[in-house]
Amino acid sequence: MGPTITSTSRFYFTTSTMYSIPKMSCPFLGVIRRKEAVNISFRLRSLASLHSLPAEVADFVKGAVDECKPSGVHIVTGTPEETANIYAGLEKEGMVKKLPKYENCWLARTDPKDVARVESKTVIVTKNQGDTIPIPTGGAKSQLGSWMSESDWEKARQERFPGCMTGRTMYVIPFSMGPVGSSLAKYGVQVTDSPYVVASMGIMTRMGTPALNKLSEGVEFVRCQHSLGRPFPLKAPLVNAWPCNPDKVLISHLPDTRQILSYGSGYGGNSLLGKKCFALRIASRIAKDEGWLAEHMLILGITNPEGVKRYVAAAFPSACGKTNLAMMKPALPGWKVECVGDDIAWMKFDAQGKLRAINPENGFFGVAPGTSYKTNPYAMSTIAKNTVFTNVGETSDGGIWWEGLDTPADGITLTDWHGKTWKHGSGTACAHPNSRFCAPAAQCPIIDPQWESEEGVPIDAIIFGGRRPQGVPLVYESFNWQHGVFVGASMRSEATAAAEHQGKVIMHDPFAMRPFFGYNFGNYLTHWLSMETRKAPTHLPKIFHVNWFRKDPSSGAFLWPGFGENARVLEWIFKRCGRESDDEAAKKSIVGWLPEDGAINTQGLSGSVDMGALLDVPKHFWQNETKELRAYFSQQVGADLPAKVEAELKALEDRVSDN
Ligand code: OXD
Ligand code: MN
Repeated sequence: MGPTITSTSRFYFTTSTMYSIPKMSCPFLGVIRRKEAVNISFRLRSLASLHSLPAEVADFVKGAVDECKPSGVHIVTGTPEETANIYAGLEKEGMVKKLPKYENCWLARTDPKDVARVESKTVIVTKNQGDTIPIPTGGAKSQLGSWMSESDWEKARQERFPGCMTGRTMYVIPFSMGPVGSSLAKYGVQVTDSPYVVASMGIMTRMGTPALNKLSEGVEFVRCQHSLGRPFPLKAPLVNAWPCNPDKVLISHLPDTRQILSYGSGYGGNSLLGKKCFALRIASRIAKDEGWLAEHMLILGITNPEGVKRYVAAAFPSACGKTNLAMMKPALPGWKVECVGDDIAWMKFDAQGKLRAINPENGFFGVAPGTSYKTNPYAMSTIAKNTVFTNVGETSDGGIWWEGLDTPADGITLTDWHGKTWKHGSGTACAHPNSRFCAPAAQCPIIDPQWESEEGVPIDAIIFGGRRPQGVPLVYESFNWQHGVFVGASMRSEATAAAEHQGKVIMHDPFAMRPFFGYNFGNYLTHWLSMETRKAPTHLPKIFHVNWFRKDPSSGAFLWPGFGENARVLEWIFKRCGRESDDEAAKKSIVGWLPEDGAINTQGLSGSVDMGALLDVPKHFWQNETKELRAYFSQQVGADLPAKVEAELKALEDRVSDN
């Protein structure tokens, strides 16, 4: 006798019909045979619906159907009725529950083995290893991505995908990254057996008919194939009704053929393939081929009290407060920040030489813990409706809770992300540190009026940053573009919970792209450097580095209040963008241009802030930092390090040297 299947009844949809197959709670052969018969006839019927797809899309989907053997195919149109059906199906499966305290908000709890991006199982497949990563020296392991050979990948695919969707529906999601029709937008088709992914892609991308219409015009598209890896009959019961296959996770990218194949995880960047997989890894490779930039950057607009507006793009490693900065409520009177995007920027020089950026996403997939009315009031308004929460805590009155929110009112009890009763002081986290909200960007009260502009917004400054408890000043500006590329390459930051890393180690995270490079980092640096030598005109943005996270070495307390007060740093950056001479409001230091004394406005700051300590550049620290960078570049980038970056490293070594 086969294993007992304990799923609730399963629903199968097409664009026009909805089927219900009777509850399959026992393994009797007759039931299985009947189900198979229904599946086969359903499969035939839904294959017929593929004829409505553009030929190349139909070919891709047919290939995926042949390989994955779903019981049906549903072509996603993105209509409100369809979305409602998807949520209803998810609710019935026990994968989400409605949060009655809010309008159209949902809570999902994952299998605790599927809670974050799995960098160790994320690979780029190219003919030669050197196309994907610089070959590390001395037998070291590359920290700049994982290469898989084509033959190993074929084998890995064969071990995973054949029959992986048996008994499940394959959803076909046509989507656009960027506003449909924008000259910077790109298109994708994701097939998936996860209705949770459909619901999330409906928020995070422009999904459905408008994208399909574009595909019908014959535009290129990225082929994205995703499976949870839990075909029926199940070999073991699901945990939290969340199908996944943690032992077999593999997130693979084929940049040459613009393909993504992801298996075994239903969560976040592993499964919402438009985000990290497409908009960063594959797009960075497309960008290199086409002469633009796909970056792990927020985009914000900042307007001064005189009404002058500038846009900046900023790269921070995961969970360094990108969403908070992107939606900042400036503490400086008269200043206004508006949000274009919180995670990814696609940037291209226009005919006038201005760098233009779009946010390719349509929603925010933000880290929940730490988000509050104090740290990010606009995010709190954004997530008040139409939001999917995953792995957060739950209040007894049907709301959400996580660390950083006010203690719930008397009489309200809490359930943690595992679904267990939870009390303050229990020693565990109520919400998983990588728990997320997934909310439509258009709901952000300070969404920029130009956030969907077809040509993108003009970028005046690029900001790099990280969590650096010691030695790195609050802000500095690079000496020039080439030095700025070196500053981006030298980024380091304390590890976070967004991936599977543990502890507070300071990791190298160049350009905040370490987990997201789609090709050899050395070539990526060459590509960045080439922006300066383009034949077409360029007005290069200024490049800055910020560090909100410096600590007082004796007390361990943060030296800078952060959040809305970061507007004071943006004010200096704003001023520097419009400067008439290099030393306006700035003084030269070994690392770059620092704000001159008094140039950061501290008026009205509550509590005393030690600007001297915040802007200090201790030589001894930088001597060590420089040694560390030399070791990193020689071990990790080796011969692929461009001479211009090597020259910048040498110049920094000379500046910090005692001689
Ligand atoms: C994210 C990440 O989810 O960077 O944005 O991990
Ligand atoms: Mn990110």
